[in-house]
Amino acid sequence: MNNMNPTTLDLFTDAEPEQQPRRDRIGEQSCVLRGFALPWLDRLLPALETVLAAAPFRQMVTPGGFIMSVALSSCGTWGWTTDRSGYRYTRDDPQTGRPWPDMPEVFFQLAQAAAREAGFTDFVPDSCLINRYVPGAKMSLHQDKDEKSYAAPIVSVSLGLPAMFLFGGFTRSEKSQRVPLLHGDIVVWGGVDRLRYHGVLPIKDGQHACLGEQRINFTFRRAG
Ligand code: MD3
Ligand code: FE
Repeated sequence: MNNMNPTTLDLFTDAEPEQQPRRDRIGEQSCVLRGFALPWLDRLLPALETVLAAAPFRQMVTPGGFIMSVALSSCGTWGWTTDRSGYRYTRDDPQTGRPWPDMPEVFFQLAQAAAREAGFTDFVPDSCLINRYVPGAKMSLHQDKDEKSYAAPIVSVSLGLPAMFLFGGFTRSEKSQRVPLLHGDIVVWGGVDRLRYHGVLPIKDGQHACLGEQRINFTFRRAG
């Protein structure tokens, strides 16, 4: 350090706050893997197009009769749907009457690699829910309780426009932690954090260089 001139020192001190830590812990068994999906994008995006050609995004109606602002699709053995009669996982896409598209190998590999990086070995997702947010779209606080078991983690991949994620407690009224999620970030939730309330604030206007005016989120689950 002694023979560093002031310019070199300034470079180091100034650079430090810019540096995103590779892994942010947000809960006892939850973390954000910053930029983890970026090296996979070249293979991920064409696979996403293939899935969407077979099961296009659609807006669904909640049991309460509200149209969700987020448009959904799914791939894998199980896909998540909602309508006036309730929420559930199904083997067939109700819109086409055909099984949900297969989960592309690259989706599966990425989800498993991220789970492993977060300390969950042998994650075998059988469902990938794909959410599409346009500016203004949001997801209200909720728990994910439709899966048969809560033993497996959930792996979430964020692409496109940034989002402010709400990471809450175990009751709706508990104060939420705000976590910014950027293009390429992956969040892994499991264990004691699996049933936390969570949601997404309305997406702000913007254009993403790679995906345009939208945010796409994959959630990998063990549903069946
Ligand atoms: C936190 N999706 O699809 S990431 C959902 O960004 C959903 O599209 C949001 O909530 C999104 O259900 C948030 C996924 C997520 C999933 C499960 C969780 C976050 C979680 C379970 C516990 C805590
Ligand atoms: Fe959720």
